[in-house]
Amino acid sequence: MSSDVVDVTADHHRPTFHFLPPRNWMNDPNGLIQWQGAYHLFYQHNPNGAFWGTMHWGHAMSEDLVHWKHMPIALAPSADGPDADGVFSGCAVDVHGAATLMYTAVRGDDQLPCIATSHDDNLASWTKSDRNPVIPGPPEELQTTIFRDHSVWREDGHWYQVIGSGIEGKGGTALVYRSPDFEEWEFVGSLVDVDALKTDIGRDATGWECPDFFRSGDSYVLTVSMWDRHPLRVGYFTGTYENNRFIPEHEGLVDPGASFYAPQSFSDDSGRRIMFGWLKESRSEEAHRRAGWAGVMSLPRELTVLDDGSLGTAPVAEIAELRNAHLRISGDRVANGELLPLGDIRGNAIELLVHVGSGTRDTVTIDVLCSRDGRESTSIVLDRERKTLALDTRRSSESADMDGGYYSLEDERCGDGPIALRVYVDHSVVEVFLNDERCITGRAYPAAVDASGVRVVTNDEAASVESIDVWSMESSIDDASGDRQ
Ligand code: DQQ
Repeated sequence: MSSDVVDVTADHHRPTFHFLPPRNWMNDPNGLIQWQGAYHLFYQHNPNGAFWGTMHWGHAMSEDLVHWKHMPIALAPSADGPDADGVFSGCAVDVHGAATLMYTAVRGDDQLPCIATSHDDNLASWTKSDRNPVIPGPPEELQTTIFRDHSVWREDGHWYQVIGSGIEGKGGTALVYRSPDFEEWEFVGSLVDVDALKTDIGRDATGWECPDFFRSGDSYVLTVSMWDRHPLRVGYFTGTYENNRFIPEHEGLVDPGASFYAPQSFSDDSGRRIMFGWLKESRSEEAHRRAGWAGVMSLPRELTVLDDGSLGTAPVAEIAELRNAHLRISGDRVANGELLPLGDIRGNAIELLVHVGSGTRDTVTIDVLCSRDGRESTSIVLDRERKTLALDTRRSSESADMDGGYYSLEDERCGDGPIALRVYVDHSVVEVFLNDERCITGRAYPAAVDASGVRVVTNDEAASVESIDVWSMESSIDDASGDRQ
């Protein structure tokens, strides 16, 4: 390592079992695909530093969705091309046996759809099409706010895609295009009737970035990244689709925390729909530069449309392969508010599974990343009365460099019935699943290096916490492969 390269491993906030590049900046997941059995994760990447800029596509490969090896950068801007100023987000599909990308090329003010193809088993090398850009601009008849990011599917012998967009004064939308051959594209219309959208997911956004549209069972799902509200959030709709129009019937937030953005999903060979999202940082750009890295992926999440029409989100089963040492503590020993006796397990790279029994009105608080002096902790609060699950990062760090907040989801599930809270703590990442159906994610940067304690507190009935399981989690990244970049 040359002396001017920051040692990223010196930063105690750097995750070890969530995917991230060897160094520098990462944002959106791109081009997710299972190809010849292997999983490929591409991502928005700035190889020039831990800040957003000069977007490239980084690349990693996995045999099992959880252990990743770094691959060389897959796409870089071409000085004379339509992507001279950046290779923005896009997706991957199989076009006549060749892995093919649809991505947004940026030059000056133009953001235009382009394609690239790979004939390499490992998807390491890509050829950009001579016909790029394949769409010359947004439809002239519409007053669009943005025009970028792609989700492609096959339907009735044609290729279809939606491109993220918005209509001046109205809100977000996704524009549908159709092609016989992946190169000639005609504008079909707006995927949704923007005027009929009753919810803030449309109106609250200047534009929808990273639209992701797919079928799930008998339903269709659209997820959209709502740009440029604060905090940035991801909305979803489930509903029906006919004649190139999607009719939303249910909607909600994919993750009500302030960290999860720009997700993308894909169908793997087993038919599961799997989503990754970018977990944004919550500390200053100065802190990123000092640390030498910024941005991390969520764990892979399996999506399903649940019986009530909502979008279910569960961690994929493979994550259990990262489990190492295990500790099980019964309820009466865990609810007293003392730090749990974790023994050799370091509480900053763990999975916790807390079972809360039904029939109680108890509030259960799980504090993680607790410092020994009690001054720093990150709280997950299940409030049965208010039927909420909250992630509170306001006391996570004594450092002025961190933006904390209180984020909650309201859900009938919280009110009664047995609850399983699955919490992944990975240094600065806290990802919480409620009954493996809802998720809320946040970032925490305790100043104390030893802030890795775990504590469970109940307001009166200790017995409401039935058990707690703790696993230490092994690292998921082959560090040696980082030298390929
Ligand atoms: N990030 C990409 C864009 C996308 C945005 C640029 C969302 O393509 O709209 O890095 O985070």
